[in-house]
Amino acid sequence: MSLTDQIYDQVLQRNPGEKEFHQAVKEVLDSLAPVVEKHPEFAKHKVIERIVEPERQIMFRVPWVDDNGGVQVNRGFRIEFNSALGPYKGGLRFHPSVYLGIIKFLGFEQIFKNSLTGTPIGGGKGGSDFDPKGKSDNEVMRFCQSFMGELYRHIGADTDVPAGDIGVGGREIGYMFGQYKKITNRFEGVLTGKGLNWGGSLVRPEATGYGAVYFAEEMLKVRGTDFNGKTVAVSGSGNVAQFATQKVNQLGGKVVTLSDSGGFIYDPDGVVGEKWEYVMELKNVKRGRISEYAEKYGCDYYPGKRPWEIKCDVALPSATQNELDGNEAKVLIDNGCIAVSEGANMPCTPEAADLFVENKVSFGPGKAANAGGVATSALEMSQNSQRLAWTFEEVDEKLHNIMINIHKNSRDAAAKYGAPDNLIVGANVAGFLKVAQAMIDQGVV
Ligand code: NDP
Ligand code: 2IT
Repeated sequence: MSLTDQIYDQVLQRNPGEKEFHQAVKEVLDSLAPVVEKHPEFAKHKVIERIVEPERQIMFRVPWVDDNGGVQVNRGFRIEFNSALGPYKGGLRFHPSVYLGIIKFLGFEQIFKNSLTGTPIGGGKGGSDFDPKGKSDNEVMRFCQSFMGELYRHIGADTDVPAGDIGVGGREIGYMFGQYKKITNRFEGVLTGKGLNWGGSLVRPEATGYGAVYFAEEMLKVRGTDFNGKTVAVSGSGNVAQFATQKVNQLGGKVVTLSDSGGFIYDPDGVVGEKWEYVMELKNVKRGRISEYAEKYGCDYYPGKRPWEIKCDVALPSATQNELDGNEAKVLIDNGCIAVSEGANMPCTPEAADLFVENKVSFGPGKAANAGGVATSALEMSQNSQRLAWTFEEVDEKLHNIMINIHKNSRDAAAKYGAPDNLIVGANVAGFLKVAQAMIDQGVV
C-alpha cells in the first residue's frame, strides 16, 4: 500500500462520518503520490500526516432569541487548519447542512487554494448550522452577535480572518464586524468582505464569480477560443453565480440557466441587462426564489432539477458541493460542453471530475478556479494594513493576473508531475508544494 493510501486510511479511521472531508482529502492525496516519490523529505518530516490534521478545531454553542421571544440554539465552528503561509483565512458558511465534516472539507481545500493565490494566507473555515432563510434582519443580527460573542476570542487581523460563504454576505459581515469592534474595542481588518465605507475592498463582491470566468477564459485560450458567442450554464443564483453571469455577459457569452435549492430557470435569450439587475434585486434585497424570474420573464422553470441537461459550451457550477454527478457529466459531454470551471467548492463529484478529464473537457477544479474570492480578500487585508483603498481597475487587474498565474502554475505542475492538462493534479501539487516546504522550514509544530 502506498504512503498516501495509508494516510487516507488513517484519515477515515480518525474522522468517522465526515464524508465530505474524506472526499476532499482523497482527491488531494491521489494527486500527491508522485510528489511524495520525488521528494522523500515530505515523508521524513511527516508533512502529509500533519497537513490532514487541523491545527485547531473550535466548536461552540450559539444561543439567540427569535422574534417571538423563543430561545434558539445553534452550533458554531471554526477550523484553523494550517498557518504555514500566513494567518488562517477562509469564509463562514451559515446553512442547515453545516456540520464538522463540511467545515473540515472546506478548510482543507482552503489550504491549497490560498497557497495557489500567491498571497500570504493560511487556511481556515467556519460557520454554523443556522439557516438564514425566512429569518428577519433582526434575527440574523442577533444570531451574528451571539456567534461573534464567542468567535472574537479566536480571531484577529494577524491571527485568523474570516469572510463570507454560503448564507454569509455583506449583511452578516456587517453585523459580525460591529460586534467584534464592540467587544474588543479594535477597528481592524479582522473580517473581509466589509462594506466599502468601512474598510472593504472594491471588487471583493465580484471577485469569486469574475475569477471563475477569468480562469475559464484561460482554459478556453489553451483551446484557441474565448467566451464570445458561447452558451453558458450557471448553477446557483447567489454571490458567485451573480457575478460569474455578469462577467460572461461582458465577455460576449450568454448565460442561459440559474438555479437555487428549489430548481432552475432556462432562459434561452440569456440572463442579461435588466434581467440580470432583476436577479440582483430578487436575491440580495427581496431574498426571493429563482422561480419568480421564470414567472416575470415567461421562461421555463424546472422545479427540483439541476441545470446540467441544458445544452451548453461552458458550465459554471456555482451553488454547492456535489451538485453535478457522473450522469450529469455524461449529458454535458454528449451535448458538446468543452469547459467546466468550478465556481463552488467541490461541486463536481469525483466521478464527474474524472469523466471531464478523461473526455478532454477543460476542467478547472474549485481550489484553482474559485480562488479569486479569497485572493481579493487578501488584497483587502493589504489595503487595511496600509489604510488605503485601491481603485476598481487596480484591484480587478491584480485579480485577473492572479487567476492567470494560478492557471499557468497549475498547468506547469501537471506537466512536470506526469499528468499534462490535468488541472486537478496540477492545482493540488502546486498548492501543496509551497505549504509543505514552509512546514518543513518552520519545524515540527
Ligand atoms: P450564496 O449563499 O450567495 O448562494 C448560494 C447559492 O447556492 C444559492 O443560490 C443557493 O440556493 C444555492 N445552494 C446552496 N446550497 C444548496 C443546496 N444544498 N442545494 C441546492 N442549491 C444550493 O453563496 P455563494 O454564492 O457565496 O457560494 C456558492 C458556492 O461558492 C459555495 O460552494 C461556496 O463555498 C463557493 N465559494 C464562495 C466564495 C465567496 O467568495 N462567496 C469563494 C469561493 C467559493 P438557496 O438560496 O435556495 O439555498
Ligand atoms: O471558499 C472560499 O474561498 C471563500 N468562501 C472565500 C474566503 C475568503 O476568505 O474570502
